[in-house]
Amino acid sequence: MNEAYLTAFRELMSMDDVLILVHRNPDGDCLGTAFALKRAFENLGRRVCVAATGTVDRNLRDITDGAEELKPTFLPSAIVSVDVATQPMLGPDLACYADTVDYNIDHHYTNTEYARNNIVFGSASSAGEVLFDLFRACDVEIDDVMAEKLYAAIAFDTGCFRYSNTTAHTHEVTAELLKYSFDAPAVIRKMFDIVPLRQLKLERVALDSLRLYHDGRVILLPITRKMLEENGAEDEDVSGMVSLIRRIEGAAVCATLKETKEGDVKVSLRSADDIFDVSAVASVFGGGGHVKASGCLIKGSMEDAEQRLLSAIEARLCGQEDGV
Ligand SMILES: [Mn+2]
Repeated sequence: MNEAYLTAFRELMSMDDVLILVHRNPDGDCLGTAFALKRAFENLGRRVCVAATGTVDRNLRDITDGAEELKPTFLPSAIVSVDVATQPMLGPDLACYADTVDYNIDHHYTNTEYARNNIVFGSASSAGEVLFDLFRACDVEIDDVMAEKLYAAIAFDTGCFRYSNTTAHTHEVTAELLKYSFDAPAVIRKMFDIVPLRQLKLERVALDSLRLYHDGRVILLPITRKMLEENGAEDEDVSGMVSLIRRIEGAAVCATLKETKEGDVKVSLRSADDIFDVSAVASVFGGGGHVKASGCLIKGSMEDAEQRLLSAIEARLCGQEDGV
């Protein structure tokens, strides 16, 4: 491993009063990595805390030891970000720290290296995998709790070791982690499988209004406030639904359209065939994201939003067929 990285990490591990920052709307990787690092500092008798913009999803709260909100609790003398590729990813609550990050530990190729020390491994599956390698290389002792959190981080970003970012090294690291004592199947089940009954009820009702266009290549799923209310569901219960419809055979592009409390429509788009670029569609409405996963907000009624979204998708689909 790069000697400059190890020097920087050893320096970090010598610090006290450390603030760990994660990206906005925190996921399993940034939280698992942050809380494993937090525990390492605690084991050394240091003061440390984790901060995030946005709340922690209910399926990730085992990682945060039950915490739903993560706020800074003291004036730090060292700031480290984990899994944060760019400064805007810190979100509004942590924007005040964006220009003063001392250490940046990440695995995104797109990392802009905004910190004083940047430890970035673009080929690693997850920030958790990077932190494990740093712990081992710098002789930081790993305990059962840290192993569980690192395992959660890696399992999250690899989609339970299913995505193409899962390498032989990812499995080697995971094999090392499984030598510690923790309930690995329970970690996976809590992060990926368990949902409240109301979410399944909402999915059942919503699927009745599934719309298929172009021989099922385009799939839209409108979810109204009425559906949410009648099933006692909450906004966060909608988040997994786009992955559900993405599984339908023959789909090229799919989207959920959720009516917001303000009466607009929040759209989540997924490429189902890995060819269709959904970020181009999202950008028509001022949104953005990745080629395979994007989102946008369309002002106005559900009916209107559905028509406009379909037109934007069709324009792109026709271009694709013409070989443009
Ligand atoms: Mn990550």
